[in-house]
Amino acid sequence: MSNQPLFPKDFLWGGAVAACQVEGAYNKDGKGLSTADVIAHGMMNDPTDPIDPNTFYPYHEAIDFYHRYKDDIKLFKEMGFKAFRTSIAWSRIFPHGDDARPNEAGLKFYDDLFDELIKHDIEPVITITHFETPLSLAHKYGGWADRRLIEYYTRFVRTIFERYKGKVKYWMTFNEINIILHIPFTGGALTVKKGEAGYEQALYSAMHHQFVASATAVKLGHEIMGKDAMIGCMIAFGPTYPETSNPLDALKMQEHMRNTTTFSDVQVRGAYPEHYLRELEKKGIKLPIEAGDLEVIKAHTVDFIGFSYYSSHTVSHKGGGEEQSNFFKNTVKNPYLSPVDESAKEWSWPVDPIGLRYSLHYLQDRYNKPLFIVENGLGAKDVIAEDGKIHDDYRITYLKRHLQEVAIAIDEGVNLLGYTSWGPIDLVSAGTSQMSKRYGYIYVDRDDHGNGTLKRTPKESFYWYQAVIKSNGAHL
Ligand code: BGP
Repeated sequence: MSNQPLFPKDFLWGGAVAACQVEGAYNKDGKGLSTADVIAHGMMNDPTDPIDPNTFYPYHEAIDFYHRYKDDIKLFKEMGFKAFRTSIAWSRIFPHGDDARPNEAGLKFYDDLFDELIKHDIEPVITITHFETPLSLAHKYGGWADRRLIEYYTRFVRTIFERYKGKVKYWMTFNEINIILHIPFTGGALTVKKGEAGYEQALYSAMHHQFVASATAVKLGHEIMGKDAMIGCMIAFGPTYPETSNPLDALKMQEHMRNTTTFSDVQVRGAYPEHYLRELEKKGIKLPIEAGDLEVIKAHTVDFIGFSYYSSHTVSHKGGGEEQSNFFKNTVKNPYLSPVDESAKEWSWPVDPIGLRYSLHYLQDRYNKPLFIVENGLGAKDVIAEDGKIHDDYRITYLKRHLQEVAIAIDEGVNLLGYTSWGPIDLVSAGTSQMSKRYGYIYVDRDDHGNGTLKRTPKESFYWYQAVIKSNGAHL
């Protein structure tokens, strides 16, 4: 790359985590249980509930960020972070979700955390909820399929906006809102299981309730924090390619893409696409639209588009394209994508850096709103070498290739607010519940069974990212 800095002057370089994947302290200071707290074996699996004393739950202690955040923030600062994305554990603030009053100890924790970030000139970028709905809302109401969750979420949102206005400018309403259709317990605290009566209806009802809740959050955000507040959505994004130039493959691609763009369309354009409503009608699904819902969605569209990017999909009209249960799985093998690095092979997410440039252009062309890459990274197995160091050159290669594409996109006119790579410090993997799927620049001494000292050690990528930020992306 040239030595000309291509990234904007105030570009928000940083890293992203979720409260449940780092904090631990799952039952401290009045926190209630969340859906994450009963997951032991990855979000694709059914949670064990109630908690089994003989099972190890990785989220219960996670990496103990709750007690160690000051030291961790020092390391983020050393890397030069301008932004840090995390979420607010809803059940720290409202332990059962429907409590009349918030838990002051929970509010205080985030006050302290945000103050610490601000003290280090690190902008907090906050996901209102990230895979951690209060468990009691699942038990009592069956999760987001019940309309009352809009009210409880709104109460939570009002509380945190009023409390943290002046400290937090960037917010996102739901992490990967489109994931609810793929992992309904994690995304929407849904208790109805696939194959059970009413499953599909519950999924789409939950989706609609989240859209109304999200738009209501945008409305409240501007009322409480003023017009400068930036309230965004967060979409799990990955482009879909046709296997060949056969128009039937192109049609298949369009159809597959709509699984994602419907979610961004509703939040960015403020309306359900006609084709989607028609599709639901054909499936016999009735969206629980009440008076005022569509007006709120229309009037309160998001200020920016946050998205995660890990990989892409390739589809063929001959089949394979129907597989939607795992958003991240490539549907047809794509010979143009780099093979996955040895260290990450186990999880086989194909590596597609150009797909990130494509995504940036796609989203900008479609919506013309500021974009924010709020997750991207390589989950890999790291080893501590004989010299005591972690030589994660594969991670550097992955990130470098993606950032080079980002630089080109910016040069070509894309309006990008920032880049917060996923898991700057090793954390519990959401998909697998394992610690050994590591994303960090900072190694955490903890294994899949909860053994280890939790000691933090910078990896080789730590110094690489530090140099990238210092040069504002000129030295990639
Ligand atoms: C996204 C989630 C994150 C994170 C990431 C990596 O879908 O928003 O919470 O987990 O994926 O996935 P995994 O942890 O399964 O490797």
